[in-house]
Amino acid sequence: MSEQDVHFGRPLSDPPLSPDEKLDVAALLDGLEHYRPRRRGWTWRKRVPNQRAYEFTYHETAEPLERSIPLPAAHYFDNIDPQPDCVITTEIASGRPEDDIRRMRMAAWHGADHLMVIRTAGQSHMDGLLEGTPEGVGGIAITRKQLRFTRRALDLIEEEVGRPVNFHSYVSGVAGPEIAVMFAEEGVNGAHQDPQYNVLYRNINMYRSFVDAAEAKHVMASAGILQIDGAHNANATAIKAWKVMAELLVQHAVNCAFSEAVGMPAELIALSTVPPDAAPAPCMRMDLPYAIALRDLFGRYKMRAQQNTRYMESDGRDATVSHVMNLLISRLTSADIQSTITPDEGRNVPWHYNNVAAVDTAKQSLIGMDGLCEMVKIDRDNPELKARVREVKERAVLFLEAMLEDGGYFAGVEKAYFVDSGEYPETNDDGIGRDSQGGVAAGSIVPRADDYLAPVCHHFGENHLELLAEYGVSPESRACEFIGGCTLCDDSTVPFIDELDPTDNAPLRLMQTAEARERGLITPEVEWAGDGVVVVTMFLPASEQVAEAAALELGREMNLADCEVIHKRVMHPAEGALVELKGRLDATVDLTTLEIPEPPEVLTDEEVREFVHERNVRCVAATVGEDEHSVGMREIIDIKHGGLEKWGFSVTYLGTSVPIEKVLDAAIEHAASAVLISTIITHADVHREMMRKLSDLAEEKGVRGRLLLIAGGTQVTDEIARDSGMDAGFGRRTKGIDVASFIVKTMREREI
Ligand code: Z98
Repeated sequence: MSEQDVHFGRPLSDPPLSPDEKLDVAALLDGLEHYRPRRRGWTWRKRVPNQRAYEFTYHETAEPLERSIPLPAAHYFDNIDPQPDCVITTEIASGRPEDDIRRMRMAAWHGADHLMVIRTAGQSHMDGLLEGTPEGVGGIAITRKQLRFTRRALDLIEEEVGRPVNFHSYVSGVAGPEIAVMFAEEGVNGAHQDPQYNVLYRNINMYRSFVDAAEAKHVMASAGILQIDGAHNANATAIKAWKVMAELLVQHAVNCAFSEAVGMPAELIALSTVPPDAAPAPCMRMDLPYAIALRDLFGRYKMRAQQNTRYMESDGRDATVSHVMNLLISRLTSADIQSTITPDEGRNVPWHYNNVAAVDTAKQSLIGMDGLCEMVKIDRDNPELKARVREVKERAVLFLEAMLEDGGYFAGVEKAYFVDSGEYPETNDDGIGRDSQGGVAAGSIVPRADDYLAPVCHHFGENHLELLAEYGVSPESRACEFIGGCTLCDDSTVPFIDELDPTDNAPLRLMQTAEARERGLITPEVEWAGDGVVVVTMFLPASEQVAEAAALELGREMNLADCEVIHKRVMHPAEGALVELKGRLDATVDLTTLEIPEPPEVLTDEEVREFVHERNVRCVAATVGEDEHSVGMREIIDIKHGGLEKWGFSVTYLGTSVPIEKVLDAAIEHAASAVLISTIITHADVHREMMRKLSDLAEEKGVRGRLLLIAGGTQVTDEIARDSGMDAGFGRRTKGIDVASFIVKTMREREI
């Protein structure tokens, strides 16, 4: 096997991705019955202390990616893309596996290495496994085919970016153990597992939930699957999130203790911790002491820092600021995994580019705060902080003690201890209460028989292996030896069922967009291939309600179908409101009809600066003829606007309506290498005359050979300018760097 065939120590099966080509979704769906995961278990980033990149040393970064998309400002810093030391999560919820994988690829290029797929509504209540690739509602139907397909795509994506990607979903619900086994078989790397989630939020019977959890956790541990708990859900559900901090600690404690008791090692246990509050609450004063108390108590486990969702609205800016404050808490305390939620969770439209935006927010903030804790120390002696940290812990201990006295966890849930809007020990009697004999799957626990025997190698609890002695199997050997190996240790025994639903599956959905792909037609999309959805942002000078109605009407005018206002924000009650409107554009673009201009070749800042400095390049500039417009010219020459002065050109600006003779005399006097004239286009062709005159006069005076003549103006084109004796013409949208690059390149070519 050649070196190229192996990546992260595992053999490759599919050809590697080319960054210039789209994922071949159909090929990845093909032959899944033979696909097997190449590795199991969770992977952390590899930290690199004091890592150098460009002119900087980083203190909290991990190994760089081989391919990535850096932050927007990276081009000022040699395009570096330093990666924070913690794993970064993005939650993917397109509901279609064939679209999930494309979004995952984009997110991985921006720095996500924990891809969490949200599950379709209702799957927690199904008491068995689903098959095929049906479309989910609010998330994906978790099935074996969907897992294999996604993991297979992730194998390629992780090779492409050069870092392992963790694939994650949920082991909750009535079929928890079955799902855990399937995750172990299919190489899923992380999962939420917390029986309290079943009980409180899905009303699944409490005893059944804990019995299932024991089995599920045991199996997850056997496959090295990192477990994330569900405490953040109490925060997201609470009426007043700042009141449930003590309970969050209790929920973490219940799940951690139970997990370890059933065989899960501490290093596979991650707490799903979330800063509970958001501004306008003074959230730092509330959330930081909580984060400290949590880490004091649970320091031996991993911290998965979740982004606050409780107070997230439809405003992307607002969600981003809350997220950044959450990230500050992560940096001031710790985070092994930094989660991100698409900033539009508040509008229930999790779209490709919002996943990427959230990942970029995490990367940008964590890198920007690199080494913060070396300079800024939390003042643990501050009396208010000290008292608050202690108080949160004390309230949690009181909660636990009272629950024990009241009969334990199950009795506590019956008495609605959890998600009460009072800050414990205060209660408002509005917590979530569950009947221990009720809920989904109540009464379904069957005691194990005296001769219970499960012939599988990872199994929780009583298993009468001694009964196998008469078949020559010793109690020390694996239970599945009796049947020649089980699915957890022998991959070849894992059964695969393809699509079950002939009308709802990925291959069928792909057929609907096949023609567009084959003919090279493209449509805008936000979530699914070919969904046609666009978002229009508009400010309307009217009250909020009027603006909303007007936006919908304007959407129809724009020929958008299914218009919906997804966000609005009052700027002033009477002056106006900002509206974001979503609609479907039933139009396509045929790529073969597009004329795509070659991107202008520009030099780097350093290259231009070096040349200009060495040669002391001088220019003269003026608007000529009867032209009084100087704004465009100033943009090209002034340092303030990123013009030629920025790279050290010395520019003499002569003013407006300058006669051509004067321009040329000044060029000679200043020993300029370039003359820049700006002119408007007139019907009388004055612009051509001006250019021609400049060129002729330069010839006459014998300086044409050592002068670059450049014309600009909103309607000037390179063609018009060259036809009129200039060396180049620059029109609308020209930037200083375009002109600077032209001057440097041409002076080099002509050896001026
Ligand atoms: C997150 N934003 O964790 P259903 N189990 C646990 C959960 O937290 C969740 C589920 C199961 C959150 C995502 N969490 C929401 C502990 C959901 C989901 O019943 O299939 O929806 O289970 O990042």
